[in-house]
Amino acid sequence: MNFGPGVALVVVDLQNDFADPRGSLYVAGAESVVGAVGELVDRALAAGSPVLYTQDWHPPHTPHFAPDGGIWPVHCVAGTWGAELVPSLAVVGPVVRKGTGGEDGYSGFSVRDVSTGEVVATELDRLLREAGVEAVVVCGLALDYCVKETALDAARLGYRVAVPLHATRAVELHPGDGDRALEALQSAGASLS
Ligand code: VGL
Ligand code: ZN
Repeated sequence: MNFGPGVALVVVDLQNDFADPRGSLYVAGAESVVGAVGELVDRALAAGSPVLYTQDWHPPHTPHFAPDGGIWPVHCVAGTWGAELVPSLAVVGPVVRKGTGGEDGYSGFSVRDVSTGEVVATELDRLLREAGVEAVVVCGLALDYCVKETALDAARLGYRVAVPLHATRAVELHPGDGDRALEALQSAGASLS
């Protein structure tokens, strides 16, 4: 997909806990994703594309975390080093935080209250619409969770969607998650390159 004013770049969760080998939920190979995303940000800016970011932003205790009954090691706790966007990333657009109230949910477009199941939209869709965006390029971490869910929601919301595979990587909590994510994205009509 070519960048241009109607095409936004959405950088998902490029945060120390996922992208740095010292991070608590490090995604193997994330260093190359950081470089690839940096190049995409440069290309997007040069073409006049809006660039938006998501940031996983959890309270210290949430049912999202294994010690509190969830499946993930403690990560991206609000205000900590692990939650910061990687220092080399140029932040040139709005940052949408998700999980701030202890909700679960992987998509940048919504969060889900763990106790009631209620799904509430974040400001991402509104920000994209206000910018006149009709297509999104989704990159970042992790392919099989937040990138996948953000891209699938974007497709449901009517955006054309592209996922450049060199600029994302799967965490593979369960082996095969990465491949299943690719199948789901393909079925939803996302263009994978
Ligand atoms: C993510 C697991 C838990 C992600 C966030 O950004 O893909 N994965 N929280
Ligand atoms: Zn998380």
